[in-house]
Amino acid sequence: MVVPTYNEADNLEWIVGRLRAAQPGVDVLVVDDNSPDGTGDLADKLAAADPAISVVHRTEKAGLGAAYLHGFDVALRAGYDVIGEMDADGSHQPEQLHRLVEALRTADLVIGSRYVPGGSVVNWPVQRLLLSRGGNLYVRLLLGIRVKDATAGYRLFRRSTLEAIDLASVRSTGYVFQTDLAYRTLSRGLRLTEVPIDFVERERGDSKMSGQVATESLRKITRWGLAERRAQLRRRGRRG
Ligand SMILES: Nc1nc2c(ncn2[C@@H]2O[C@H](COP(=O)(O)OP(=O)(O)O)[C@@H](O)[C@H]2O)c(=O)[nH]1
Ligand SMILES: [Mg+2]
Repeated sequence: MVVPTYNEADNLEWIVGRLRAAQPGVDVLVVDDNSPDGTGDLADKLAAADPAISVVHRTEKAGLGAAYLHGFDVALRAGYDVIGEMDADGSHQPEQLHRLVEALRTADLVIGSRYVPGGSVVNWPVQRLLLSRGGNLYVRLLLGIRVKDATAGYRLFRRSTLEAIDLASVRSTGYVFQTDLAYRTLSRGLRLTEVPIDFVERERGDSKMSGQVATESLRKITRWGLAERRAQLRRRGRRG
């Protein structure tokens, strides 16, 4: 599991401990963007005490997508067959990871989803819920993909999926990275499955969601959506 961190010193040991307890066979790769609160040092201490934990230190905060690309690269080089994503703030419960693991048997990408039956969001203010639901609706309408929670960050990829979707050409640096990868997976004809999870809002530390992150998402999804429509029109034109 790749766990990106920026200022998660109050959460990291707790969440990694829960993950190691719930899934002892799963290795952990923390990708820290030189957090000013010392998360990187803390990760090093955890790694020194447990061979299943490793750390990538990056020089500056460069966005969630950039951190994941770096982490995936390290995990792919290390030879892992399954590579996952999980937040460090406790929103993704390690005790529910088995649901994703089971679903991966018949999928190429599994998303732990808040918005399929049985899924939920705990402790989000109504504005944040609207932003997330609205964002997902916009994604479905513009990209025409039938994913209920395309922006979710609790995931398992088969190695073959990450190899098929051309990570080298991904330009999404922020949270839109999640939608980008879901869209790429479906565009390659690969199998995407959503399983319900209970997403619990963080109790410690601050969200890194920002206006810049939201703007990148809106711009990129609009651009991809328009390209989708143009391609559709061309196909219809050829058919006469
Ligand atoms: N390395 C790295 N991690 C990030 C960055 N932005 C967010 N994260 C991490 O990504 C996860 C999700 O971020 P969070 O702030 O909880 O977003 P929210 O749940 O959407 O409010 C957390 O583990 C963050 O520490 C970043 O720029 N770099
Ligand atoms: Mg969070």
